[in-house]
Amino acid sequence: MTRFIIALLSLWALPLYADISVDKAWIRAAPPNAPAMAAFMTLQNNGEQDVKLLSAHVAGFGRVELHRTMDVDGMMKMVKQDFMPVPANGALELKPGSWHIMLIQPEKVPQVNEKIELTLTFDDDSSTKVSVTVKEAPIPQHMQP
Ligand SMILES: [Cu+2]
Repeated sequence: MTRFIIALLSLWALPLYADISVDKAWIRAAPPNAPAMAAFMTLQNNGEQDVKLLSAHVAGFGRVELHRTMDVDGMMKMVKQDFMPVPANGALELKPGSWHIMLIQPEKVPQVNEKIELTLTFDDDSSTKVSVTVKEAPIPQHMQP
């Protein structure tokens, strides 16, 4: 009986959910009539298993998509992605010109220093809330690679 209980306890000790932490999150400030805004952050996977970010949700926007800016036949284009891969014991960096979360159809474009709460949902059914602040981009968008 004791052995059975110990076995159960050790099962509980297994990590049930991904160990994801979010760092350096920001949303690029946009003009009041902007149709969309981009959110950037570093997704750090402290676990032993690869994890996929499947979706992001936020109040005040029509919809949210996972995007990656890629070279498509010599043109840099944003391509919608089904998921974002976060490698075990590694990180995925969302940054201008690369992976980003696209916040589309704002009811009202949030201004610099406003905070927006994003909920990120991963493929192990775990989700995490991130508070993201609107900031001026360090480099103007048209000068980005
Ligand atoms: Cu985009």
